[in-house]
Amino acid sequence: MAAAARARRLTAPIAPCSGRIRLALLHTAARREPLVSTSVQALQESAREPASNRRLFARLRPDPRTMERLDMLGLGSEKRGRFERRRWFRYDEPEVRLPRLFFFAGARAAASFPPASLPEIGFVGRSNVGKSTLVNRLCGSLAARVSERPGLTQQLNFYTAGSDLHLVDMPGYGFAFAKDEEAQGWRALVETYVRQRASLRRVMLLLDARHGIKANDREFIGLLEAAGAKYQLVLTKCDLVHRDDLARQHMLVARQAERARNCIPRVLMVSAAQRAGLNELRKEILHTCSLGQKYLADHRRKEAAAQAAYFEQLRIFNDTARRRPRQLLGPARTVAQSSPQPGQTWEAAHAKNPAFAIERELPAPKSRRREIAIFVAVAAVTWGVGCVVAFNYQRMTSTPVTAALFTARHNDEVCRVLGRQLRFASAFPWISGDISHLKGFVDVEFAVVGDLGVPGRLILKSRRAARQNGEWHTTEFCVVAADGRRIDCSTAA
Ligand SMILES: Nc1nc2c(ncn2[C@@H]2O[C@H](COP(=O)(O)OP(=O)(O)OP(=O)(O)O)[C@@H](O)[C@H]2O)c(=O)[nH]1
Ligand SMILES: [Mg+2]
Repeated sequence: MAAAARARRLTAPIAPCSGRIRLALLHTAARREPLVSTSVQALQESAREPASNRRLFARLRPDPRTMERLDMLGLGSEKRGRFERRRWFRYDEPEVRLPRLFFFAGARAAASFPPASLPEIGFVGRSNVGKSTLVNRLCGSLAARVSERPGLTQQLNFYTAGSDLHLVDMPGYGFAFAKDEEAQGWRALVETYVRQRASLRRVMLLLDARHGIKANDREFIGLLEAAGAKYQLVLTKCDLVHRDDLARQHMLVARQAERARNCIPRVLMVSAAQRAGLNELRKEILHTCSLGQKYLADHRRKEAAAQAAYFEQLRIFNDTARRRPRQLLGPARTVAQSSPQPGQTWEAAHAKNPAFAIERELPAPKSRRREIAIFVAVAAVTWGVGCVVAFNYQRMTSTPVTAALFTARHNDEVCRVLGRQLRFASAFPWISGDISHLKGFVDVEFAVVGDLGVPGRLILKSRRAARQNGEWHTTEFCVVAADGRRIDCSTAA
């Protein structure tokens, strides 16, 4: 009974539209003063005016600590003003590596579930929320099929990550390109799995960060609560939401998570596209499956070092911002005031020194003129060399050059002095001079060599006489041997 009552409470809407409930939401927000940007009086005044859900949402003040966390992990999109610039440093997060993923079983009915041999983590959520993509990204594999069309995954897909862990990609609920009966069948299958599976350690309930908790998510949360399954909420596609909105959405979803009995209060945020936030989820999975010792042995040390380096940079950044008040670039932003001491976690540092808002000020942007000049120079040289090589190749393979070489090869005198099998002196010889069929002249010279290994140069000069029916007249066609002897090839020897 208690579970059912709790499930009913959970299905209550978060941001309802009726005026009375809207007022209630604002007053709740006013009681939690730090969550709202305006004063209580201003809130009460604004509460008298009708406001849309979007406005109410925009009035929530993002939690500075969440904002700082998002900045650190690079989650959420960032709209920058004309003069506002990105920080010049980023958090170099050490990666938690999970083993590669292999598909080992698919189940369309409860009877075909594989034996419950290893701890399992299930991924569930509305169709197209990004379950399969996330399963792939977590283990750096392409085992799960992904599509833009909702309803691609139509069965429970079991993947094994090494010999320690199973990940289960489930079909989504909500709209799908499939028949209604089929979608009902998937839902029943997921429900059976969640209720009966003994090895299921946790269900990751994925929510689209753009929409938060929708009606069918609430329905599914009710089901999980009634089934007594442990679950955790994960906001996906965080790259598609502005950072401030993401922090607000996180706040609302976290409030919902706190109210639920079986829900883990910590709400995670990921972006498979930006590959951000994945480490948090990996760590959560490993701890849930008691695999922390095996996979995270030296990770904590690396993480502490990376965090210390990040907060040192952040401290320098904030100092710069405070010291140069004349270069105010951009609107007021929330930045953390202090960095943690070595060995101290960021949560501990912020608990002592709460973040505060200052005007963002940044040094002048770095000039990129030098890099651009180098790039243009390298591009110009590459283009020039490419053209020269292409034109030479064109001359080398032209009819006058190949015909001249062929004719000289069959000249007896040339065979005697240079040897038989006259050929180009190298694989890619330089053909000096020009060939112009339009202007009517051929004037080329290139190095040749025969069987005897004696080098020589072949010279061909020919002109088209415009007045005599366009006939070509060869003025010089000879091979010059190394000792300076000229062997005329224009007549048969
Ligand atoms: N921008 C962005 N797109 C994402 C992200 N995660 C998934 N997608 C896209 O969302 C679409 C759906 O992804 P899927 O992984 O197939 O979604 P699903 O939840 O498995 O969908 P069903 O199997 O139909 O239930 C794909 O086009 C993905 O490229 C993300 O973090 N950011
Ligand atoms: Mg899928």
